[in-house]
Amino acid sequence: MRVAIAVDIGASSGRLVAATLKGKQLEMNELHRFGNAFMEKDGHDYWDIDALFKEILIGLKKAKAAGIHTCTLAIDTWGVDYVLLGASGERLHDVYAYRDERTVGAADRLHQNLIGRESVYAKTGIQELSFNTLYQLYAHDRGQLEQTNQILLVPDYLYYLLTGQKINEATNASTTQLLNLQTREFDLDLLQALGLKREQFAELTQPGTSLGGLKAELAETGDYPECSVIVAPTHDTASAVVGVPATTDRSWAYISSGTWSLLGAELSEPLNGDEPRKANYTNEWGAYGTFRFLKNIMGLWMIQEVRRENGESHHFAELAEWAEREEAFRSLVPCNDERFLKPQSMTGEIIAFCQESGQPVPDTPGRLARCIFDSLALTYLDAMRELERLTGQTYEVLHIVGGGSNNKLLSQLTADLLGIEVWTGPSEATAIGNIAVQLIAAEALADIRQARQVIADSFPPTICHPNQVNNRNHLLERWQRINQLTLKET
Ligand code: LFR
Repeated sequence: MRVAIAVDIGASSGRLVAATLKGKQLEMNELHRFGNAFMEKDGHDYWDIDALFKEILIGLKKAKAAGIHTCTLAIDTWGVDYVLLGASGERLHDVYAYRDERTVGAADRLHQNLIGRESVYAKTGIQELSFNTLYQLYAHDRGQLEQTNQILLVPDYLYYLLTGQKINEATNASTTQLLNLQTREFDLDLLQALGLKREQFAELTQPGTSLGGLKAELAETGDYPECSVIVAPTHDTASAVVGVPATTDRSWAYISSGTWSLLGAELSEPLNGDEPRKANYTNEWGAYGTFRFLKNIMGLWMIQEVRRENGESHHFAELAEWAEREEAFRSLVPCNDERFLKPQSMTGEIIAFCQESGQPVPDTPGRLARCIFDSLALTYLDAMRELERLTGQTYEVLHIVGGGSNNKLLSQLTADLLGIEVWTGPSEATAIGNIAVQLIAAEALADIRQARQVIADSFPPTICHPNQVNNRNHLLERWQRINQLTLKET
C-alpha cells in the first residue's frame, strides 16, 4: 500500500499525517502533532527551528512504529521566513519569526531609498506586508548577508536537513517578493538593491519534483521509513489551495483559514496592475502554474492571542459557543489595521479601539470572541467585493478550508453577509493538498482536477446557506465609519 506523509507546520501547530489512497478515497491518519510558537530572545522573536526538526524526526519514528516501511514525504510551512547558510552549510543565525519588529518602517525606507513601491509591485505582483522576505532581508545584518552562501526559506531548510539538498521551492519563493512575474526567476534589480547575488539562492524548484531519499546519516539509523522525498507546494497556503474540494463548474473563491485568513481566487495569469496594488492584492505562485490572487486578513491570530492572554483556559469551541449567544455586531474592529499585527495585548488593543471609537467594550471572553468573528466576517465581505471588482468575476461559492473552517459561527456569518453558499472543510486542507501533490507526482492521481474530486469525495464539505442580515444597510454604514478610523493596513 502506497503511503504519503505530509509534514505540515503552521505558526501555531505542526503535524505529520499519513495518507493512503483506497480506491477513490483518501484515508488519513495523524501520526504526530506538536505545538509551535515564536519565542522572544534579546528583544527579538524567533522560531525554534531545531525543535521543529526534532518533531519531524519523532513523527517519522512514529510512522515506522506504526508499520510504515516505505513512503513518500513532503513538507510545507508558513511563508516568508528564511535561513542563511554559511560556506559549509552551517546556519548563521537564529531564525527570525515574521512578526519580529525589526522590520517596522523597513518597507518605507526601502521604497524611499532604493526602489519605489510601484516598480516592485509591477515586477513581483506581491502585496506589501511588513514582513515580506524582501523587507526582512533589508533589515538583516549586512555583514551576515555578505558571509551568506545560501538563502533558504524555512521549509527549504527542513528539506536540506532531511536530504542534504538545497532548493528554493517556487511557491514559497514567490512570498519573498523577490521573484519577477515576467522572467519567472529571481529579479536581479531587487537582489542588487539588497546587495545580494543570484548564486546565494538555489535553483527555483517546482512542487512535485523528487529529491530522492533521506540523507545517509538519517537513513542508516534504521529508525525511519524509507522515504522518497517529494517537493510539496512548500508554502502552506499553496498546499491549502490545492486541497480546496472544488469540483463543480460554479465559480469559486476560497479562504484558507488559520492563523491568517487568506481570501482569494485561483487564476491562470497574474493581475499586477495599479488597482490590485492599491487594494494590496497579491499574486503568489501556486502549484501547477496557477496564481493565488489573494489578500491576507488578520485571521484567527486575534482569537489565538486573546485565548493565550487568558491562560489558554478556554477551548476554541467553547469561545465560539459563547460568542454565538452574544448580541451580533455589538462592537467591531478593523482587523487588518497594523495595530493588531503584534500588539502588547490583543485583548487590550481590541478594548482600546472600542473605547476610542465610542463602542461598547467587549468585557467577557464571549463578547471578545464575538467582536473578532463579526469583524472578520465583515472584513471577508470587503475583500470579496474587492476580489470581484479586480477579477471581473462573480463568485457563486466560497470555500473555507483549514482549521478555521470548524468555526460554524464565522462560516455562517460569512455566508449571511456575502449572500452566497459557503462550503466548509476540510480542516486539514493544507496537509491534504501536500499529499495530493505527492500522489500526482507518484502518478497515483492524474492531475489536480482528479485530486480535488477525490478530496471532495473523501471529506465532503458542509454547506452554509445564507440567511438575511437584519438592518444590513445600517450595519454596513457603521462598518464603513469604523474602517475610516483605520490608520494603516498591515
Ligand atoms: C499562512 C501564511 C500566509 C503568510 C503568512 C506568513 O500560514 O503562510 O500565507 O502570509 O503565513 O508566512
